[in-house]
Amino acid sequence: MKTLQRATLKKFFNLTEERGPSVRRGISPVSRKLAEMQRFFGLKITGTLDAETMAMMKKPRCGVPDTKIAGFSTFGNNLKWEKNSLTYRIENYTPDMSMSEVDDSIEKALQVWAKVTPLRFTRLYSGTADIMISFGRGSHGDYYPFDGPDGTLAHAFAPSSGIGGDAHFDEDENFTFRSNRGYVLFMVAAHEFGHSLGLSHSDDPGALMYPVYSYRNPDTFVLPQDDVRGIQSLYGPNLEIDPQQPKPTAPTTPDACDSTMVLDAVTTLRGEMFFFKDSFFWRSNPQSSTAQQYLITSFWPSAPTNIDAAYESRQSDRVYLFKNRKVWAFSGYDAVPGYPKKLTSFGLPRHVRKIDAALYDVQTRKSLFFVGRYYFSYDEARGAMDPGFPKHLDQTFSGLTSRVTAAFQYRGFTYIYSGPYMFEYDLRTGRLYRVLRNSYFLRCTNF
Ligand SMILES: [Ca+2]
Ligand SMILES: [Ca+2]
Ligand SMILES: [Ca+2]
Ligand SMILES: [Zn+2]
Ligand SMILES: [Zn+2]
Repeated sequence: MKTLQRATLKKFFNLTEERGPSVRRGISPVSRKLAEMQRFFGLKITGTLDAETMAMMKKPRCGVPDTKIAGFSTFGNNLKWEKNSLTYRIENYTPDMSMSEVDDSIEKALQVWAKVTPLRFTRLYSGTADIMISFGRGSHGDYYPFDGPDGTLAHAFAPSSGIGGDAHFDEDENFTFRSNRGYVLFMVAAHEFGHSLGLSHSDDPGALMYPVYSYRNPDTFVLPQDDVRGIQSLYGPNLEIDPQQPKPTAPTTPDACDSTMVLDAVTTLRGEMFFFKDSFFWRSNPQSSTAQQYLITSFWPSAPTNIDAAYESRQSDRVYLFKNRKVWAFSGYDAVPGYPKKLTSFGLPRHVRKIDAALYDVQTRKSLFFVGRYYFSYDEARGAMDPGFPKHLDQTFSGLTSRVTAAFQYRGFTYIYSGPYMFEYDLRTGRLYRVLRNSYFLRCTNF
């Protein structure tokens, strides 16, 4: 195993260089730690360093170790502040942003937690605060040196006196105010302050306390439900909420086992299946027995959320994401320049405000767009809509009684989703084979 990966395991999963007991049992500590990490991130548990695990290890993340958990977790032993009034001090600044942007990011990041708890924060400009905030690179005065650009972005210490509660940010990163190029300081700080207040990592990919960084728009960020439950388990709810002020609802992470769930869109991507819902997608490859869940922005920071439709063009090796009148294009992880474009760039008539679903027919190399009770056939090679379209759905897809919500092709079959149901067709003959629940491919693992 390469030093980097070994160091990652050691750092984040408390891998100690054990010799003896575990070796005698025949399972190497490394493969046990790999299995633990794979379980935490919902990867296939192999205990070996496969490609999926390697990719997860390379993601930018927080430097605090992960523990084995479901949903939020705390540091245990009721490790929390015994007072609700806390102080913070910004000891130094990063040159990446203006001072007022740093002040604003830090203040807003603390307010994320104050909004849902009785905790209140007061800024100090000198002396020792409970939460001392600083930027540093490499060795920076504790026993946890930073690692240069990417990798670890920051770390923070659990509540206690002295270094307890303090948050350190790796100056070798490029921090930003709200851009998706670089790391949004507000997002990184809000996560670290979760540790400063007593939360450990969560394995919910939608949680702020998930250890891996993903871009989120700081202007619209609302603390997810998992984190709200976590912090309130320590400090209780905010009792000063103004009933006049409607509070935004904390987002929850979609559940693959929810049989009533209606997917936003489904597509293949380089041999895998992608299932979109809200800000998330599940990714499932044919070899794996589970589907892994991600924030859309952790793959494509510039992508929209709550999309209408998606499809993969084999012709251009791109995946297209549709939302309202716009379409985004990605080639692997990269945004294709020149996008988002208008729906009309696919030959769709101007009056189409949004599409319900899209799929790519591998055999004919046509893109099908579903709009209401009709569907269109677009020829990417010619850059034009095929004559004779739109056609009524009934002409091709028998048995569909309500609107199409998502569609894709997989192993020669065409799957048309309508709400929580999925209709399996042979597109050539129009024959309907089976009506399945959307859990058929989603692989619900709660049993
Ligand atoms: Ca402190
Ligand atoms: Ca770093
Ligand atoms: Ca849809
Ligand atoms: Zn963390
Ligand atoms: Zn530090």
